[in-house]
Amino acid sequence: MSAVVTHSFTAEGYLVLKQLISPTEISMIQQEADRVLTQERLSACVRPNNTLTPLRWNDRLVDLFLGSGERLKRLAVGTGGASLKWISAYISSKDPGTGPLWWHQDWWCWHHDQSFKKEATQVAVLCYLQPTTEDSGALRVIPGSHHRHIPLHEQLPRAHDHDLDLDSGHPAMADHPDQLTLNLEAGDAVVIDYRLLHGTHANIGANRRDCLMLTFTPDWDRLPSDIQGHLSRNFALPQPGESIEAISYDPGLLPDFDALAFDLEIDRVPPSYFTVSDS
Ligand SMILES: O=C(O)CCC(=O)C(=O)O
Repeated sequence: MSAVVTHSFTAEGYLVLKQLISPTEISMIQQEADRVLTQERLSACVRPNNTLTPLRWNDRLVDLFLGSGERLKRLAVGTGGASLKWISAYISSKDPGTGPLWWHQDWWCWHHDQSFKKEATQVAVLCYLQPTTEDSGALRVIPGSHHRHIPLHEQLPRAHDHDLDLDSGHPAMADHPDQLTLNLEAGDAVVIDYRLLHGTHANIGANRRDCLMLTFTPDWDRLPSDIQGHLSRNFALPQPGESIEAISYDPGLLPDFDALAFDLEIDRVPPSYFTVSDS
C-alpha cells in the first residue's frame, strides 16, 4: 500500500500511515506485545499515566516490524530521507483509567545547530495496536510546533522528568486550541518529528492501550558525525560481541559508525525562541 501523504511531513511535523501494520500481522504483534509486557522488564520506565518498555535489536517485535521492506519503503518515502536507519524501540502502554500523557517533545540536543534544520534529524513511528479515540488514549499533536516556538513551550515541565505528577488543569495536561487528535485503527501509525509537541488523551476505557514505538533517522548519511556517534551508542543497538546473524531484517538498517563514538550532553529544553532554516 502506498503512503497517503496529504500534507508535507517536513512542514507539519507529523504524518499518518494507515495500516502500517497490516490486518494479517496485527494479532501476532498484539500477542507478542502482551508477552513482552507480562515479563515486567526491569528497565521499564513508569511515567505518570504511561509506561515505556524498552526493546532491543533482537526482540521479536523489532524483527517483525523491520522485516517488511514494503513498510520501510513507506517510511522512507513519507519522511523523505535517503538513508533510513533504525535507532531504538519501545512499547508505550496506557493502562485503563490513566489521565493524559503531558505535552512534550522528544528531541534531546537543543544546543546543537542540527536542531534548527527544517528536516527532521530523528523521528518516532508510533504504531497503535488498538483503536484510539479521545477516550482511549489517542495521540494529540500540535502541527508546526517542531519548527517554531509557541507559548506552550514555556509552560511545560522538563521533558522526561518522570516523577512529576501534574494537576489535570495544568497547561501540559489540558487540551490546546491548535491540537489535532489522531483517531486511529489498530495497525495505523503516526510518524512525528522528534521536536513536535505531542501528548495523549486520557484512557478512560476498560482496556490497556499499547503503542509500538520505533525511532529512526531518515537521512543518516547527512547527519553531523557527533550526532551519529551519540545515536550509534544507543543501548537498543547491537553491542560489540553480540552476533546479528539471526536477524531477518536488512542489517543495513543499523547505523554504521567507525570513528570513536561518545555521548553528547543531553539538552531537552528548546531555547525560549526558535525557528528553523533550510541549510
Ligand atoms: O503512547 C503514546 O501514544 C505516546 C508516547 C509518547 O509520546 C512518548 O513516549 O514520547
